[in-house]
Amino acid sequence: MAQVTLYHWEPNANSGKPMLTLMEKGVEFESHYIDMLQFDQHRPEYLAINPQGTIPAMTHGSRVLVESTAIMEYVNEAFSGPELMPKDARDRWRVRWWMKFMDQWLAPSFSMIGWSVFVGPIVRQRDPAELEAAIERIPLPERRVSWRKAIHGTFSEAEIAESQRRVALGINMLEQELGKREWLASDTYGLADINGFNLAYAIPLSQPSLCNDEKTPNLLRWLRAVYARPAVKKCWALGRTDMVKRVAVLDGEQI
Ligand SMILES: N[C@@H](CCC(=O)N[C@@H](CS)C(=O)NCC(=O)O)C(=O)O
Repeated sequence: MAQVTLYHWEPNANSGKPMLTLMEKGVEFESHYIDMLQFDQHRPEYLAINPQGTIPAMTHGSRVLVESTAIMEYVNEAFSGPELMPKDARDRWRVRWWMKFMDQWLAPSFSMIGWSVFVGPIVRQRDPAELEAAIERIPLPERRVSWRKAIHGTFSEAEIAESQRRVALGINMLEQELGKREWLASDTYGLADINGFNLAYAIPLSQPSLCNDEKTPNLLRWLRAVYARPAVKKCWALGRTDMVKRVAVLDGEQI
């Protein structure tokens, strides 16, 4: 079997999606940690793999694959191991509906909040001239804008308020959907759960008034059920920052 190499940051958001998919499928891969906080994703060595300078990326033999959700589907189809897509056409539609909703609408809002409270405050401690040079090396102009906002703490109040609104709505939608069935998109665990967990694992800690055992019992049941899986435990153990250690909130019995 051709060698698989995954270029990823923490088991979180986009990086965590292919990491966990590979682990659930039992695919051996070489892990190449890209330290996002050191701007490794904009260095020439990585740009040779993904010229957009975003993570994750995966190589499978001579194939180069980017876009985390598309990589998840590729991994599910290219390798043997447990099937992570349901068989039924409507269930498959639901998986894709949720993944699109999360990737395009909900994840950017989580990300803006994460960048304003975690990424920005860590990175802005460094020398301003060094940071400006690092920003200038970013290939995508829209990412230069986001990094500047994170570093200088200039996301506007309106932007943060809109992200908070979307997160609150997303929590309610997840709670309602998980009241209908055991897993997010079908009766079997799969790609929608992997995608959703990477986004939602820390919500009980970051949004305790919106997500707790009283208000969102279905969401909490699902988060704990995903976290109980051996592949998830193994994946999160690869985390190096305090951000991913927040997953420990799911060890508690009551939130
Ligand atoms: N649509 C892409 C988005 C990838 C993405 O935005 N990754 C973030 C990390 S979660 C990143 O690379 N941020 C660093 C940067 O933009 O410099 C995917 O799903 O793979």
